[in-house]
Amino acid sequence: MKLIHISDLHLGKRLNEYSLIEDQKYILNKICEVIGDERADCVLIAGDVYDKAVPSAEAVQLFDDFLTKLSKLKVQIFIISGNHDSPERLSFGAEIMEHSGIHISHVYDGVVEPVILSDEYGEVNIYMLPFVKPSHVRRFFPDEEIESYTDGVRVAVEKMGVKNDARNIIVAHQFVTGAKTCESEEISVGGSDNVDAEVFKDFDYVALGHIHGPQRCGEERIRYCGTPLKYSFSEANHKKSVTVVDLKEKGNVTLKTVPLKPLRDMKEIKGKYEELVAKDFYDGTDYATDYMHVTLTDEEDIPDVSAKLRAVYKNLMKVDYDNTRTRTESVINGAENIENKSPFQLFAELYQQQNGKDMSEEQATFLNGIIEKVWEGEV
Ligand SMILES: [Mn+2]
Repeated sequence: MKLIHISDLHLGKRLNEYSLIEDQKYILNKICEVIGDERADCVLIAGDVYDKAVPSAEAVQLFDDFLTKLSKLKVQIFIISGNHDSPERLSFGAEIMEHSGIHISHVYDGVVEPVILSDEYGEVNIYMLPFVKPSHVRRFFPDEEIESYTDGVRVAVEKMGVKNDARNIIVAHQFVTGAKTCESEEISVGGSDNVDAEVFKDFDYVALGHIHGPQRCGEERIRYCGTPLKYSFSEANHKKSVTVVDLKEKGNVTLKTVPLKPLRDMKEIKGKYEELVAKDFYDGTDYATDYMHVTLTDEEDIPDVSAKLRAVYKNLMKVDYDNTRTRTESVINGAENIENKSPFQLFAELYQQQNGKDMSEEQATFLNGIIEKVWEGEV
């Protein structure tokens, strides 16, 4: 049996005032191509279908189109809600869609029945666990000790009654301990929402969503497939892909990834303004369409810089400076104690920050003179 694992579509997401709907439409078509090429039997969508609990009309339309295309490909589709989705809204019409091979997790109520598929090796149980917090699980099992996210998911899994001799797959949306995060995920500060991978010991494959960089969690069989698109500049170097799972007899699971090439990539470049807008640097293809984060190293601010850069980088998303001023700012915003500094030191630092160089000796003498006069006058 061949399964395609995707997650974190975040349909309807906006990034730095840009709508990504065209990019999302493009990448969903690419995913459909992969599903067709691979002759997959199933598609697992591991949560965060939408970016918001109340998604935009165009996001809902896009997902509707995607599901229609998938069902024409004659695949079984498994969808769970992530922390960004509303589990109630996502499961609208779930029972009716079941007949078209579209399986959607319901709002967690303590019961997770598997969908049972079969192939030449026998039956495969597919469990869909929507994103749960400890309190969601505790509500249905008040006698169990549920303090942490690990407890919550452990109890939810125990209550599934997974049979060890069958082949079992779970689709889940949680933060597994040790996974490498990036800036677009919304993980709790301090990482109190992490779940120990141990809770998934009974599954032959764990199709995870929530973390946006593709990665395995210890073992190969526990995997985040990652987002289909980059959703922050911290992901500029990610290689996005879909995960293809080939499940044979019990214990025989092989994985591969198929890279996804976006309509517009996200790139970061750094340098002096004159270099970055120069013809020989600009190659005329990528930079005209890609979403750009430009960091200027010029010491002087360039007036109206965004508009000027947009003449070259049409989809400029972010501009900032890395120069003496910004570096000094970060030092000053750091641990330095202003109260322990003399007025002269403070002024000297301000001068340095604004001008990118130290005061001359003449200026320093002049400043000292003024400071002395002011303090004398006060006393
Ligand atoms: Mn997500």
